[in-house]
Amino acid sequence: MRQSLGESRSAFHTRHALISPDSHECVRLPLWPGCELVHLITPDLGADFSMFFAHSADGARIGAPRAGVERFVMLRRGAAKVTITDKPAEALTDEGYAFLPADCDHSVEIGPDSTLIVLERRYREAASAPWPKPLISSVGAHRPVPMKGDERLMLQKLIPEGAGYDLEINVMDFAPGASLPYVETHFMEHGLILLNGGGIYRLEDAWYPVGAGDAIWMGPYCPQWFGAIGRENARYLIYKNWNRDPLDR
Ligand code: UGY
Ligand code: MN
Repeated sequence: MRQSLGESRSAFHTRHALISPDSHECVRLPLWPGCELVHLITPDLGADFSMFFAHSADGARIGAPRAGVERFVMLRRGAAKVTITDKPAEALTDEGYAFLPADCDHSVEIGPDSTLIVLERRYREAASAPWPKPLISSVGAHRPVPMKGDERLMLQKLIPEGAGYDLEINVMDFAPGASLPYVETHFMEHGLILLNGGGIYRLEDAWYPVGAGDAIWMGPYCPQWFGAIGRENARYLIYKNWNRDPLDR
């Protein structure tokens, strides 16, 4: 690796942050025994969620988060299994994931030399809506659909719809040269991890070259736009708080 001269592509601003692998910091925490965690996005930034990589060198078994916290885990590398209540453990296959609603009794077994992408946030219950159900699936199980009619920008929705669900987690897949159709501005925030490829991300009034492994926080009302550049598709995993009235905090 080139000797650092104090440079990083990471950038932190009022309504957005870019977290590049060159500035990753590992921590160990009591709730994640046997894991090295790289926190990309946390409430310290202004976000209402945490998004991090959990890496285990020798294998680890993790229990459910604290009461009221919902969790999404996706296999990035290696192997993992998820056990929900007293059901048999289910292996996460390639880009396999689990959505574990708040207060769902579960455990996650992380294999040796394996990495998970994890997102956790406090669940926002909606009056009279049914509690969300746990789900174990994989990205490949969801049929990609064009976003706003653009066949070069495909979308896979990983979380079911319904009044009980308060978040969206999607995979967006841009053919080279494809882009978001306009500069979005919305009250919802995003946590994003680039899975493959790269391009240019506009965040507020800055344009960043981004590539696989980069993470982005887009706060409420962060003007945002992406264009894919290169010979391979650019794919990203993107979280959005969703389905809740902005007055309803
Ligand atoms: O759903 C979204 O808001 C998504 N299109 N935003 C984004 O990709 N930055
Ligand atoms: Mn958006």
